[in-house]
Amino acid sequence: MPDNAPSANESIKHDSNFLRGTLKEGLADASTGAISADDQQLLKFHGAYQQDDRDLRSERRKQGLEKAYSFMIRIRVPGGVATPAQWLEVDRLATGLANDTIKLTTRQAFQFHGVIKSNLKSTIARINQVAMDTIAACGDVNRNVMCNPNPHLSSIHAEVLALAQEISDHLTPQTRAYHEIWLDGEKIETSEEEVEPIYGKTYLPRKFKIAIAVPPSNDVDVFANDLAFIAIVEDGKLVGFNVAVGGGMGMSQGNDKTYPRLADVIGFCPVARAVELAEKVVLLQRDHGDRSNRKHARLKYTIQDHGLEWFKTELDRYLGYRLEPARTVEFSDNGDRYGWIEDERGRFHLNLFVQGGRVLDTPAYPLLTGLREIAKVHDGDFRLTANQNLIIANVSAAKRPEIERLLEQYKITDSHRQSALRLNSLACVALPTCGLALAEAERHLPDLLTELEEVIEAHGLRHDAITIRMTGCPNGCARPFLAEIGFVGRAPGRYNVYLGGGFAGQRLSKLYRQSVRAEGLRPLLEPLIAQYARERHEGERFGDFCIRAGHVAATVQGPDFHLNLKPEALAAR
Ligand code: SRM
Ligand code: SF4
Repeated sequence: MPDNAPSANESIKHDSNFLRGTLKEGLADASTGAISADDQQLLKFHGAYQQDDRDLRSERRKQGLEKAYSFMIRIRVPGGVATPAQWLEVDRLATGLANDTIKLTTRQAFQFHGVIKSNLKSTIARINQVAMDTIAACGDVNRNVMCNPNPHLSSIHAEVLALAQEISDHLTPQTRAYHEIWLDGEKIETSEEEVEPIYGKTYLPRKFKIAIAVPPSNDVDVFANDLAFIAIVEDGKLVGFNVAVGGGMGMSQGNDKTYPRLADVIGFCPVARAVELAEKVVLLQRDHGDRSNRKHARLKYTIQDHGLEWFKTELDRYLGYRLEPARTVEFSDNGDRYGWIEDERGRFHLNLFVQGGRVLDTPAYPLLTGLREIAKVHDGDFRLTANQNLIIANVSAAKRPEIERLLEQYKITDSHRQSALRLNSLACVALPTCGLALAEAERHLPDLLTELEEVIEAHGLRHDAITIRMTGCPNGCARPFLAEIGFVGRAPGRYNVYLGGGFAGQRLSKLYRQSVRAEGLRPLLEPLIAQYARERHEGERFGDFCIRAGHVAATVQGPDFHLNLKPEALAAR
């Protein structure tokens, strides 16, 4: 096959009749819990993935049984805001049709795991009945648009949330397939050919991600996105956005042509032009992205291959005007702000810590039930954060005592009174549902944190925030390359360790050690943490310290992620 021949996914999309494929027929086939390989690719655009329980694989193989197939469903929640009624339906679906857990993702979305094929359609239909949907939550399209959930500046937040929703609506695929397949929508017989005005028949070369940050908080990790908007607030008013392009985390093990990359700031655009700008960046990537190699098909590679100057000139051409120069702005951190806060309108917001974003009941910590009871009386909304946490938001002064009583009753009060290390941790799903996981993440990080808490306590660092993230493979779903300490699964029980990410998500980390056994992680980090406690400068962050102390080199952009450049070498470039 010539190098530039379109990948198999391109013909699947092209021949799918706007994402219909044979999904209807596949869902109706009761002889298997699975659907065909091509339909699995199309199903992603509808917001679901076929998976199997990897804990059960070998046992079922021995018994000659089909894999334990089920589906993961992702609900798109632009800006992460859900009403109490929506929360209650998500809870009912999780407990009735999924695996009794709600997963809050690193992109402010809900996920269900373990939905069997015969329940897939009714689950998606019920999600739609409460005014949420799953279309474009996955697939080669624009995904859930994130925005800063922090209600400190409530009027600015309301504006950026509205924009996140507007961009999301504008870039939602127009195909009627979603309604026909999941919502029993009428099949419209017409002689007019169906069109996808923005995407066309083959949609995008790959997934596309957009986020909006409101400085000084970078809690959406804006630089990990294909397109990033950074709010510029002057005299208390939102005037526009710095625009950054070409961010992404994913890389493939052993393939140095793939790498994480930070988005580059390319200019400023006024609020009124943001939706149009989002569309033009999508179109540019649609027209120029690599459609032959899916490992090289994100916008970051388009920019890296053609150069940033080429991209800016092309974008000006698509826009018909030139972006203004970027404004000066600084981020302080990429974490959440826990506990109760009161906003400028006298509404209250409680940011809870949710370990691994997994809302479930244990005897000691009945979080799922507690949140259900809160949703029944709550007069505000819920906000999902990009750090897999939850804000019980917009609580009125009159309601707050009742919510506090329920938090007490269900033992949720102390959720955010953990070590600062744990409060700044993230772990991707990984095993047993993720088909790409090479090692544990969500199921291992809590125990590793307990071990590391002994170390940080011993060195007086319990209240010092250090960002720490674990993923089961280098795809980077919990953005480990933007953490001060990142563990990236390499094989069962083994991790690559990355250090030196910026505390505000503004700098990539570097590889420190390869293939460390899980039990070797604490002994590896202990001396570094001790040295940090002894030698850090006033206010110095752990990631910055790791570079100053020479443990890892500072990073530069793109492909250089894989070079271990020392600071002197960097300065000389
Ligand atoms: Fe992800 C694939 C889970 C955020 C980069 N991601 C997957 C799949 C669907 C595995 C698969 O393709 O079969 C995982 C499903 C696991 C499961 O059982 O649920 C999965 N990704 C997740 C979530 C649930 C992690 C979490 O624990 O919260 C996040 C869902 C976000 C959402 O609501 O949409 C999630 N994934 C991310 C992020 C973070 C972000 O967007 O800020 C990234 C890095 C940013 C980026 O896109 O570069 C990310 N996921 C990937 C990649 C690598 C993409 C690449 O360009 O190389 C893959 C693999 C792929 O697409 O081939 C992937
Ligand atoms: Fe799965 Fe890898 Fe993403 Fe973790 S980082 S959820 S293991 S694809």
